[in-house]
Amino acid sequence: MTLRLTNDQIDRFNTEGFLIVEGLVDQKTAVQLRERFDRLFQGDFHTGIKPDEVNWQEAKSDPHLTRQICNAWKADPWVGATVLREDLGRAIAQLGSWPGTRIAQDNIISKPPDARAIGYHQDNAYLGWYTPREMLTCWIALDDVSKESGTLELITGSHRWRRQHNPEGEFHDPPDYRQIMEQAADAEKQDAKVTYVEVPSGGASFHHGWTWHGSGMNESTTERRALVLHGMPSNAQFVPNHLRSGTGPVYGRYKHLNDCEIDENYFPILWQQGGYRTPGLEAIMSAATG
Ligand SMILES: O=C(O)CCC(=O)C(=O)O
Repeated sequence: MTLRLTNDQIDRFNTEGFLIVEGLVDQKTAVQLRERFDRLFQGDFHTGIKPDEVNWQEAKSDPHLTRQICNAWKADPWVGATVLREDLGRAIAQLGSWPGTRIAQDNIISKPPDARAIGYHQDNAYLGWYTPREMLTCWIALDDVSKESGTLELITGSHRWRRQHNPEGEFHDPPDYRQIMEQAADAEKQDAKVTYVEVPSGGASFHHGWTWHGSGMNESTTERRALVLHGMPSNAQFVPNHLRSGTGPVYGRYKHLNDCEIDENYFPILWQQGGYRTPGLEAIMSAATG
């Protein structure tokens, strides 16, 4: 499916801070991606390149934690074939009112039965190392997901709440996964309205970089996997004196010595007004589709 957003969907995103869609990924792709997730969590990096953040590996990591790897597209063209899609780049740019979209990072996330929560956060809180400090995320369910299986939770209208400039609390398995968000709601004198992203496999949600979100423990008997594309504006630049904040220590390694340009080889442009797209992406995508 090629995604084309309607004006009504864009208006809803601007009001609520998120948008839920169905059928973004077909079932053949979802099945293939679930298999690639297994391999990546076993340390099978097809291209020979290690992803930027490997937070969980089979037989080495805590089985009760939600599994996560960031920038799996660099290791696995099947992941790349989805997260490098031009239509997703265009949709993110439209929702963010950006001139274009680069991939900032992907996340492969797997939460088996009984695996623990992800703490509520605002994505932009991690991003002091580039400007404009904006991220917009497409979260794609690879299983039928529900409140019980610990699906993504989004707080309506919270993209207009105060901005956290440094992330607080634990990301993986905090003692109370909603606590930091509830404190933020109190500061706004608002009741947090939680929306659970309950979609069949292949369905997705888009959320704004300041929208509060997190997810609970998987209390079902089935796995809950998601492939996440975090987009950044195509005109983003490094901020050298903030490379130590948030995810800067990981992604700051890609900064040029002599300038603040964000290099397309590591943060490719998926779509830009005028039709530009980083050369070389089609080769990655066709490596997966054959
Ligand atoms: O899948 C989850 O539980 C968390 C995902 C997330 O934090 C994100 O997509 O920004």
